[in-house]
Amino acid sequence: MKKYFPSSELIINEDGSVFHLHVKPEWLADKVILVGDPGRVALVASHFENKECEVESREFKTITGTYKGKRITVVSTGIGCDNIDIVMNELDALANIDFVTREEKDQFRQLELVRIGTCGGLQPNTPVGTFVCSQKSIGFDGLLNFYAGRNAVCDLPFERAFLNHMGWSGNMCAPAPYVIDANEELIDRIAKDDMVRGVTIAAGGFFGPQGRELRIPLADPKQNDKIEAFEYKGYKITNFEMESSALAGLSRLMGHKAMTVCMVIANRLIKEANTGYKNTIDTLIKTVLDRI
Ligand code: R1P
Ligand code: URA
Repeated sequence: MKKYFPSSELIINEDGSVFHLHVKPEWLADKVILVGDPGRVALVASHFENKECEVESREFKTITGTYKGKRITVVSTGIGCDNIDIVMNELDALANIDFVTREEKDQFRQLELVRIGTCGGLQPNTPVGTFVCSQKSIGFDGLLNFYAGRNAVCDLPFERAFLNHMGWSGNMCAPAPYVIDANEELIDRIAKDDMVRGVTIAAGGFFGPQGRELRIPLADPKQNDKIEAFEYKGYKITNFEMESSALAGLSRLMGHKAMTVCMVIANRLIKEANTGYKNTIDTLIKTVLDRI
């Protein structure tokens, strides 16, 4: 029996597009670039030779076009893993559910997803301007814990080592952080030898969860010192951003290939930031477009 998805579970708009993204199934390419900022979608698409569709709803802006003969869809996710839950489920539905019969398709269609983002660097080898590719992501967001199969795809010994190191219990780690690998083949192809490979914390916020203290004190004032000092089997935590864990986790559960690469715009260790990064991220965009 094929799985059937009623309209309450998979919401399809009157024009046949998926609920939040407003994208129709025929508009989705196999290669997908995800960015946080809707303004970055036009920057990616400015390299396309042609555009076949452009649609926008809330923070989700989508353009499909061609780059050097490759059909690519670029989508903005806005900020946070909660949005990645929406984007990944709707992209997977567009690829693998028949929008007429509302049944799962017979043939699985695998997507290749690369997130191009910005991040905060945490180590001496991640100064402003570095491209960091997330080999592993530590999800502070808890999203993956709501899906069956989470333990089968996560690095459980790494999770235990990290929690022990932080000394967190109770509310600080509920639901507990999850540790998830990006797709290795994609990392080798996109990061090659010129990007830093690291472990990324996908935080559930920009301030407190990343150890930024403005007027309200932090629950654990030593959080970032401990994160920077953490080491497990040669891995050190390199950077903070806010989406890579849910992207890597949901892609693994769904059978897609995914990875995240971010440009460092703030180094937390030496307390420097660059707000004029919008032009330099174009170098990263072009590199990913060439390698995807
Ligand atoms: C925070 O400023 C945002 O920037 C980073 C974080 O993950 C978060 O989304 O990525 P983007 O530049 O892709 O949005
Ligand atoms: N994005 C983040 O999530 N954190 C930073 O420090 C910079 C960009």
